[in-house]
Amino acid sequence: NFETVKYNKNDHIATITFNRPDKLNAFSETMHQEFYAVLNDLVNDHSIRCVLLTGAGRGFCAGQDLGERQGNEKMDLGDKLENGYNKNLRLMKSIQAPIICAVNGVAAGAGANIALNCDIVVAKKSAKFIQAFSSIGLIPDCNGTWILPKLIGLARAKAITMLGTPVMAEQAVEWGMIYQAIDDEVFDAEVKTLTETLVARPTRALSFIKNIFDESYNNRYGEHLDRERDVQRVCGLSHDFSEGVAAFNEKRKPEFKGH
Ligand code: T3D
Repeated sequence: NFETVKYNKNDHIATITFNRPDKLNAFSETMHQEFYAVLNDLVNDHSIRCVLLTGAGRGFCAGQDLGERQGNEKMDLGDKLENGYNKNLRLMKSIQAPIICAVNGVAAGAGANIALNCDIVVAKKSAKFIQAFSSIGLIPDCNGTWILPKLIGLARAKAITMLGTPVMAEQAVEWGMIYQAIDDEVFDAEVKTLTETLVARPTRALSFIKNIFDESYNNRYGEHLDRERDVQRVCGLSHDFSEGVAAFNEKRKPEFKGH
């Protein structure tokens, strides 16, 4: 195992836990590297049918470890982003399995936007999301400026990032930023049920779903119809499609294999 990230694989579920609880799981240099190693392993492991990302302790992730940035120093953050967050976010998109983010506490800065880049985001009701960037003179990164306006609209996206306003989990659901806000007491149990549900579903189709919504933002209407046609062609040739239809007609539960 690693120093800053806990990683285990069990029953086709991979669990990644950011593990610097004393610093609310802020991203140190080591954590960037260890997260990369974990994601890289997952890109190549097609036995995994659900990835769960969460944090140890009372926070999910407080973004960049500011203790590793010297005050009174200007620096090329472009390089830092490219070799850290961006590399990791690209890998997250390349992993076949859906990624559930279980936001167990505060998610700030890059921590908030890493969560929002996951496929399904649930949060404890006590958790909050903070676009903390402008409070230290930055803009949102980790594709925050891409994803936030799509999720919650430009007016809210601009206001919460300019003001650094914390958004509580239930508000985040109401705005469409995340999928569910869950009572703290039953959070772990509900997250477990979600992961088990996803593992039993047709992973290959979920893998296509993971990316085709994003693609839609770049495609023209007709182009996107072509794209759906091509992807559906592949799905139609899969085991899971024939099994899904057979199970429906035979009035039984399907046994998907993920391919
Ligand atoms: O530099 C680059 O690579 C560019 C990329 C930037 C991406 C970014 O993420 S920029 C945004 C960085 N993050 C922040 O600005 C958030 C800073 N943290 C906070 O504002 C607050 O800690 C929270 C609102 C997240 C939580 O507040 P609270 O009151 O619940 O906890 P706390 O007491 O502030 O924090 C608890 C401990 O975690 C504390 O340590 P201590 O004093 O007990 O030893 C605190 O210093 C530490 N901590 C929290 N966030 C960070 C951190 N340490 C280092 N870096 C952090 N980001």
